[in-house]
Amino acid sequence: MTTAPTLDGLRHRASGKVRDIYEVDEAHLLLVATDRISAFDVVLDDPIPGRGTVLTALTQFWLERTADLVPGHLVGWRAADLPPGARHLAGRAMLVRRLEMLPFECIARGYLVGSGWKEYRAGGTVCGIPLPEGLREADKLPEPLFTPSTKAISGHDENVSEQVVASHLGAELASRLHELTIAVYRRGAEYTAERGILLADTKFEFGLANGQVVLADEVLTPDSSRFWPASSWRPGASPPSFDKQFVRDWATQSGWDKNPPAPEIPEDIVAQTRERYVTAYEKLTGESFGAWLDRVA
Ligand code: PZK
Repeated sequence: MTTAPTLDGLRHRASGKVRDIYEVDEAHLLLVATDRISAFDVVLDDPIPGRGTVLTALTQFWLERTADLVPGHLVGWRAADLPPGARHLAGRAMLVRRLEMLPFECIARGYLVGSGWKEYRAGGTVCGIPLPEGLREADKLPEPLFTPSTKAISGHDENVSEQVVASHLGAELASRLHELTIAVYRRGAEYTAERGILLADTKFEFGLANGQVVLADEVLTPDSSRFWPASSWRPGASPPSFDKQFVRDWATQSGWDKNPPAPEIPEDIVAQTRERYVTAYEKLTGESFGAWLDRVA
């Protein structure tokens, strides 16, 4: 059993698989991305140095570029913006506005993969939305779909129709989440396409602040999205997420049965995976990772 992480002067509130949340004050939280990585749903013991910073840098990058569509929760991310007890985490910590989180994951899908492909194969629909016949795995969808899911308490999330969202939140809020999810997805997909990267799908989380919808959590990172090199996309097969590929390939060929504990990740796999994250950041943003680190300090 692991103990709750502690930060000077901050109360630990919750932890996800690879992130932690702390309370700052009545209006703010601190989100910390660790360098931990999961493969096949198991968190590995060996961190990937820089991974948490790349994910944080990407979220900051995208929130800046979607602020005209929807306000974001990010309040500060430079060392000087953070509570004193968290300044040593600058780069992988975000000071965010505390929101009333909405209990649905807002997923946009531009391509037919994952649970969407499974549902389509079984009955021709994705989240209850009927699609044309004859689509193949990883085909581009005629239009990006809003495919919300419930946040399951344990295990995997369950896809639901927009009507289910509307029955919980009201038709007006459900429709606003739909519109924002597709608008932010389109913004991301257009941008990455110019850089030779397809945004297959992505998950957003929204919250409310004084009745206003705010984009929260991480935004358009490899943990919340499927990015594909445009050059490797072909319908009929689903390319794996680029970032965890080394780790997954290594885990598969090592003979590990995918039950915890995972074996130690070899040094060269750690190094190559770190390189992937840094390269992904630079390719997506067109900026050097070093420049971001300088801005954070
Ligand atoms: C919030 N999570 C997910 C769980 C994590 C993250 N701005 C916000 N206001 C209130 N609550 C949240 C947010 C955000 N973002 C996000 N849970 C609550 C989560 C565990 C660890 F790092």
